[in-house]
Amino acid sequence: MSATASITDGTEAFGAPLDVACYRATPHGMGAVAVVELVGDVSAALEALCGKDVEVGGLRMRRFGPIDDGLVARLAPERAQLMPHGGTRIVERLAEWLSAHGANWIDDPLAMRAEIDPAEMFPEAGDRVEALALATLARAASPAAVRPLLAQTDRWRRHGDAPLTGDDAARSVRLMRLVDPARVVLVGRPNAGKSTLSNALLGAEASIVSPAEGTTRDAVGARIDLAGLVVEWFDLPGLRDTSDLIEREAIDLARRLIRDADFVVALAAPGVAWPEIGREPDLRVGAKCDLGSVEGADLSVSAHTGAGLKELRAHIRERLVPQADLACERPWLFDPRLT
Ligand SMILES: Nc1nc2c(ncn2[C@@H]2O[C@H](COP(=O)(O)OP(=O)(O)OP(=O)(O)O)[C@@H](O)[C@H]2O)c(=O)[nH]1
Ligand SMILES: [Mg+2]
Repeated sequence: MSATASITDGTEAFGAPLDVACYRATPHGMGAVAVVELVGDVSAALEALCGKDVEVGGLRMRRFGPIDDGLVARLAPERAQLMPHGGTRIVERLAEWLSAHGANWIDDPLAMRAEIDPAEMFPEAGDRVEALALATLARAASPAAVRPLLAQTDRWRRHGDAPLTGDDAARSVRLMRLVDPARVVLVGRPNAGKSTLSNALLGAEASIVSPAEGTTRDAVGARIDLAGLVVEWFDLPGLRDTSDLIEREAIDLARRLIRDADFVVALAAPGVAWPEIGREPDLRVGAKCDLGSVEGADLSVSAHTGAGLKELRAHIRERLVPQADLACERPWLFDPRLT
């Protein structure tokens, strides 16, 4: 072998192209271990990369070509997981190696995962309901999703083949907010205290706060955990008539967000009236209660002292996903494939 041929990074292709699709199953960034999933003619891919196949059900230590050592889990005839060290560069090099050998490296793991049958993705699941529940759990946004999803196998088993009712369907839609976060918008006139309240709920300074009216120009969105329920929270610009073109566009966008929201919170404060939003809000909150009360408020809060914040979180959570839904013993239609 010539000197140049021996100094290689091993990414040159040889032999028949690999007939596998692969993707990174763990998030980008550093971690102790990364998981790269292979789907397709896995035996050929493992022989090419590691020099040896792994039997179905096996978990083996292998060398990944010139790149790294790690574990290989053979989950099914057509599915395996490579677990190298979690450095970003190691996964990039594996992706380069696999691509150079004809594998189809997929950058969007969610699209890829949707293609895989949940029963194959979660071979440890006892039945189809549990496999679907585990697949849903893997993408659920809220910590509060865990218990009800894990309870579904029992609930569906006890329910048997009996038909689902309209109430079951309505409850299922509400429970889906544990998986796909509801969109909650906070609406008020300029200076009502929207950004201060949003930051207090988020526990971080996502929006600029100032006594100047019209401080928030663009809707600021963030995921906020409301006592176990994660929502997509939008701090909107203050609604008012304005000749400022940019502010007007931002207010138009805010009105569209209000129209599409799952839950609208209107905010007023001492000296700042309720906004006109073209629909009845789901909740009226009086802000800056350390300065005084607001007529017509369902709840009062002060972002400065923290008064009422716990009640506000609990109230929105209960309205979006009531405790009674969580406690209900009837099945939750959390995946359309259950019918
Ligand atoms: N005393 C008191 N002042 C508050 C409270 N919340 C906000 N403020 C003050 O009210 C002013 C406006 O607050 P912002 O949060 O910027 O109000 P906003 O509704 O986001 O305003 P725009 O973005 O301009 O629409 C700031 O000076 C805040 O410090 C509160 O709970 N108590
Ligand atoms: Mg603001």
